[in-house]
Amino acid sequence: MKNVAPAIFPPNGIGDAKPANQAVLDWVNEIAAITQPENIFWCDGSERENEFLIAESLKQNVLIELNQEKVPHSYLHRSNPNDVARVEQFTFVCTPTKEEAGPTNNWSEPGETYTKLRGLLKGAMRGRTMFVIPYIMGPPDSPQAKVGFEITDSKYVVLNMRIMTRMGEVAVKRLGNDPNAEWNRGAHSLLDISPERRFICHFPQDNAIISVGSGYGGNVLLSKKCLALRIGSYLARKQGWLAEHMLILGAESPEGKKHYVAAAFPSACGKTNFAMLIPPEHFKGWKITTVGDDIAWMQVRNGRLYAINPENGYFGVVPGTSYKSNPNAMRSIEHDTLYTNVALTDDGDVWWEGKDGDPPAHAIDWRGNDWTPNSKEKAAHPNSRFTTPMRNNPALDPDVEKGEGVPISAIIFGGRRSDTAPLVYQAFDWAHGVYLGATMASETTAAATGAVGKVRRDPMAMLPFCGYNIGDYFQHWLDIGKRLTNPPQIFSVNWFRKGAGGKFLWPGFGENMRVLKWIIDRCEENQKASALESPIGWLPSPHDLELAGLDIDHKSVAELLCIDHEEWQKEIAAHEKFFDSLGGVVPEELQKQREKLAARFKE
Ligand code: GTP
Ligand code: SPV
Ligand code: MN
Repeated sequence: MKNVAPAIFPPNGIGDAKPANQAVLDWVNEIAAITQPENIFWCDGSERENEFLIAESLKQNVLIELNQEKVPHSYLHRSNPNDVARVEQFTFVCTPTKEEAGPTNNWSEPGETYTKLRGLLKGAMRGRTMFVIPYIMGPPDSPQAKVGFEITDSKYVVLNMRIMTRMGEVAVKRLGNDPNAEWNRGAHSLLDISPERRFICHFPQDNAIISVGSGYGGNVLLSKKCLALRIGSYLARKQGWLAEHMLILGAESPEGKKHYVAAAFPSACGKTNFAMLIPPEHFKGWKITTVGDDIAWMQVRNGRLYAINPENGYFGVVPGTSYKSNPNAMRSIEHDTLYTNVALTDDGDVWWEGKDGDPPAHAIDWRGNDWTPNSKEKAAHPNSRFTTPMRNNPALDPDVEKGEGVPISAIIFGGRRSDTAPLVYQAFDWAHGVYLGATMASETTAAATGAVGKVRRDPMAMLPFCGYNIGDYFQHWLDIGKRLTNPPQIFSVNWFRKGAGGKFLWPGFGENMRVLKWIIDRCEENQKASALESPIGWLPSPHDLELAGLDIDHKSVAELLCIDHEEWQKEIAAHEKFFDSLGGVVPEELQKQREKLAARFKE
């Protein structure tokens, strides 16, 4: 059985960081009584503990050693081939009523679901070690930070959580000894890694998560999609803030003026790349810095929106990453990185499709089979990932640890659309911006199992991550807007529009700076960039974008910015169909936005 390893017995001083909070101890005892592990390993996140767990993982083939000269302190993990992506069909929101979970979530009744999962967990850790991971999401001094504990029987999970979160003592301290303090209970077991026994279940009313049957990233690093987004969004609505699938970046002009921007793109649609953007030559003196690459927690303060990145590392898409497309990511993953499902070269290096240089003449592919450039199969899985500490990022924003967060000037919604959606446009106001987010669509990617390339509505890039009724979520966004006296401007972007030949019209990556610059200028008080009023929003004309030094023809630019009325008639009909499919939960205000959009096309 792959990845399901026997118990480990660490030397004294490792695995005994038992916290004092009685609520945590009771919960750990309760899970241990069900799963019956051989022993309990209390994690503290220390260097010594990490080294011990890496050594054990290498012994048990959970990790494969890489060439430590080429990629120091880095290791390869191969997940079970049946377990390589998020599983939306097996993901459940278990609110007391189905209505609370809403039309976009799988729902199951909490009582029955607990019973079913406890049944699956019964004796699941016999002969194995149960790890208890304390972690904190957000800068430790942030009033917005949240504490979680994850129980797992996977060393891979422990090693990843140490990179992705602030783990150990810092969380135990923040929680304190109050048994009534707010903290998230996350229980994970690999079981036998079978899709038939794979369930990712959320109990928002209990601030609890149970995940079984998977060993892959988003299904098992419970801090990330499960706590920071699904449970997070549920808590955010109750507590009056926003938990979003957004990157956060800083953009500083040569004059030293800085704006922060948050952007929601669906999975594998460019967040990490945008957050690490390096501006082209034409924008000399501009500096882009990363606050976060996947998740933003935002709150209203003094009429403005402030964002923190709850995470401590990046779990990023590997294929397509190169020194050409994303040099900051490449530098980040040169060392101290866990690789999942990439190819292994004969000299112990990692390789993937889209990496710089020629493909190796021979490699071992992500399944562990021989691979050559003539092989039909891909060497790296399309959803292969790196896990790397954010500290590795040369462009890390200096304010990433700022507890109060960074002020957001612009919010961007973006999808992967071959047609219809222009390169960029700006909403007329907050409510219109919420409508842009609510009606977003994108082609599906390898980040979740199922068909790839199918256009689907993915509101605010949160379709798989909103932990409650999507209609209430839309209303929550509208309500937040009413509390903002200085709201971010809202934009829509699409890096993925294709021309007649099926090729991307826009070069993307670093060149996205040209779009970002227009966006920032639109946010300046004196609106430094101009735009045309179109039926869908404020649209730049070709000369409103700074395109100097870019090798692109006029025709492509015109195509990128074109609003095809026929396509938009279909698009508006698709919006209506989507809203109808939600069964009456969509706020009246958004229905009105659609009517206004349709009316503007008739003017
Ligand atoms: P998750 O981690 O799944 O949430 O994904 P993400 O939104 O962070 O996506 P990421 O930046 O990792 O990009 C996913 C894929 O899109 C990679 O293969 C990139 O090479 C590709 N990509 C990113 N930005 C661009 C762009 O501007 N243009 C084009 N054509 N492709 C891009
Ligand atoms: C995503 O799918 O949006 C990710 C990767 O960021 S995972 O953590 O696996 O969900
Ligand atoms: Mn993501």
